[in-house]
Amino acid sequence: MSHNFSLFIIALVLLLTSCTGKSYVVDEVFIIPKPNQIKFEKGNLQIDRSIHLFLAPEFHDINDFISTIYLPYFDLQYDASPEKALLRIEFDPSILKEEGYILDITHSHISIKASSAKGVFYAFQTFRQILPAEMEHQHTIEHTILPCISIHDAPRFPYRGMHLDVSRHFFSVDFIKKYIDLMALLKMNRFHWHLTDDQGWRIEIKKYPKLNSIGSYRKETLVGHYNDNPQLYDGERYGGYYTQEDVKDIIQYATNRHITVIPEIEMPGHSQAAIAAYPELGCSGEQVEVATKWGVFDEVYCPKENTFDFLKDVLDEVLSLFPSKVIHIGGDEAPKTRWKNCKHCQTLMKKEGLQDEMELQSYFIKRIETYLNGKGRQIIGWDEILEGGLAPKAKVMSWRGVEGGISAAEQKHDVVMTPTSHCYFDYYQNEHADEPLAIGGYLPLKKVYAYDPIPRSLEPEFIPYILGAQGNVWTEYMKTEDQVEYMAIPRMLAMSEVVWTDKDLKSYDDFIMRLEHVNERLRMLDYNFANHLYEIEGNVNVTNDSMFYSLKAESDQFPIFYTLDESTPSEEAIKYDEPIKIDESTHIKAAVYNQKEQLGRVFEQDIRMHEGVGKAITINVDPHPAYPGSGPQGLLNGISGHDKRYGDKEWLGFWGNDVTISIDLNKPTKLDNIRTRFYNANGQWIYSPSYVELMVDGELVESVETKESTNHIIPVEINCKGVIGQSIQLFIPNYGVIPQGFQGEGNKAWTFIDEIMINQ
Ligand code: TNX
Repeated sequence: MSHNFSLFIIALVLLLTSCTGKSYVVDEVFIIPKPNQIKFEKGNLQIDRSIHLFLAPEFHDINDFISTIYLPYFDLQYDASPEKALLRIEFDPSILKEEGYILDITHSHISIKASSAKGVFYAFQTFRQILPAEMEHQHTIEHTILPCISIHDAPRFPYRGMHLDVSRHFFSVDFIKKYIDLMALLKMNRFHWHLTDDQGWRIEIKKYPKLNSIGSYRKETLVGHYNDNPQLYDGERYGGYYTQEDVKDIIQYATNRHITVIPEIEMPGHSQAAIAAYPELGCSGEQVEVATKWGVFDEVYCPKENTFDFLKDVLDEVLSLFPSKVIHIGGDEAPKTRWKNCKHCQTLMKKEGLQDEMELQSYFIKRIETYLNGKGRQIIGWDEILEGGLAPKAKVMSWRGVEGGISAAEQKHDVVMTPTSHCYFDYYQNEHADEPLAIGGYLPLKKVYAYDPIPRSLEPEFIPYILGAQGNVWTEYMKTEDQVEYMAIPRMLAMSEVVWTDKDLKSYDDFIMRLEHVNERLRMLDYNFANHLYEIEGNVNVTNDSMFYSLKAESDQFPIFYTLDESTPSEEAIKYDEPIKIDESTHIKAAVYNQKEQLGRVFEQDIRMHEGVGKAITINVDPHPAYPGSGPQGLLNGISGHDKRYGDKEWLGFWGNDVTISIDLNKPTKLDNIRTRFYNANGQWIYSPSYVELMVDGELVESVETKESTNHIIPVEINCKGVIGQSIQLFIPNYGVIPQGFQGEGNKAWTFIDEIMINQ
């Protein structure tokens, strides 16, 4: 059929159907995660609400789900043979990957081939994304013309996870289902349900009712940010829990969508809510309250026999509800303060020949592992379970970077990658000052998208131990379900592509283009997604004698207009088409416009010229790969870091190192003062150095102590009035190992350094 002729037919069909109702023509498809092979064929296929379906006998057990879950938009009539059916679901054992599928839309029919129900399910999620977005809202399909297309698809990783913390804030059963729905649309298959923590126990345990009557409620909650000084509270009792009926309902809901729910029951740390309910589970036996603020608490389970009995009872009830082979036992952030001062713990350590409290933690986890293995289950835990020796069969979730994951894989243990650097959706996703309060950090969509769960340094023989990756949604700063959606979407979509699509097929620009369309579907499904596609990002480019500033929006569909005179931009302002030359201190304002309508927010950037801008800089150590800012030169680019986002392009983060920064000003220069800023966010283990030393041309000029401050920013000014010099050296000592009683105790402290302003 010629192209013109088919257009004629389409026009005719549209004309005919226009009398009866709406009709749609689909001529492009936008699917997330991107299928691995997608081929457009000539021609098209018309479909209507009423469809004849053939379902291969091998799939008869999913019969009931086809019309309710897999394909709720159609009126289905079953045919006994494939020939006459419009929609043919066929069993194809040659599709080797269990979750793989083939979807063919030809001019006469739609064919889905898979070797398992999972494959069929994912084929439908793809098919669904081909159908017009409107049907998500209407819950039914209208007359639609589809393009002929052939899709061959299978996932890159077997573990494609999303996590949700329901302890810090509690969310309804309906919301959990909505979250699961989105996971299903994105072909994700593991829901990691973080059910217990210091701030609330959220699963009904019948044998221990106080876990719920006491442990599920806190007397009040911190308002504002943890790092605020003073910390303020709302004075309102808060809490809730899922009954076992709720839990069963959610598991069934997820199972029907081929999602395994992995419960997390935290131990030995993050268990203050349980200890508040049953103080005898702690070392001192003293009454504590369910935590009302965030962070890490000293109250941990005491490794006594009655604690193990309690945990076994709790796990028994958990196992009776959750069919998952894998059970998450936490294992993270367990301070050893109580154990160090506990007679029972010290005696137990001697008796078991344990060298230190790390080994006692390992002993704790191993006992739980043995118990769960005996019940046919396996444990997974945060990477702290590596410390003091990994339990024999444990799987590891690598969160404090990828090193834990690498080490576990090298010991031939399964690993799920979820490093803070790429997988923490509680971090800020955009640099704009209007972003809602978040825990800190900075994880833009692009960075999530760029993630590769296989660490580069991992030897090929260990690659199979990397099961996949997971996005984590910790909810300290997410009070509402809307807020959870805002933080999770679209980063969750990027993660779905990280874990599904072949690495070589990924392209961020292409993803953004698809996202623009998929957003329409999300809108129809009533998700409160963040949309930063039309927000501008600026980048500075300094060469020896000139400096340019470039502007870019995630989506380049529409033009950017800007001003340099502090006036509000509009479509009458300067149209951006090449990097802006910067010769003096400048304030840039810019926004994206479509036909006079401003699409994103107004972007603003202050550029402050000083003697150091563009000069040569070296640092004795590289910044940590998770917080490289824009490299050493970023400290001399005229731009200061954000006051609330230490993870942006301007802050450089160092983990545990003393830092020496050397700057060459090119010629002897008369100085007045040098200023910089440090970040201080102890909840995130970021501690400002206690002093800074300035050397000019090899001579010590001044050593300045930093001052305490009530906000996150510690400014320092080093006076060097009258000094003439060319070579500037700053020595910035690390805070050291974080002492007991402080957030992050026992870990190395982070140092975050901002622009170094050299003033004449
Ligand atoms: C660290 S990730 C935690 C959580 C916090 C999270 C906030 C992990 C194993 N522990 O308890 O909610 O940081 O980003």
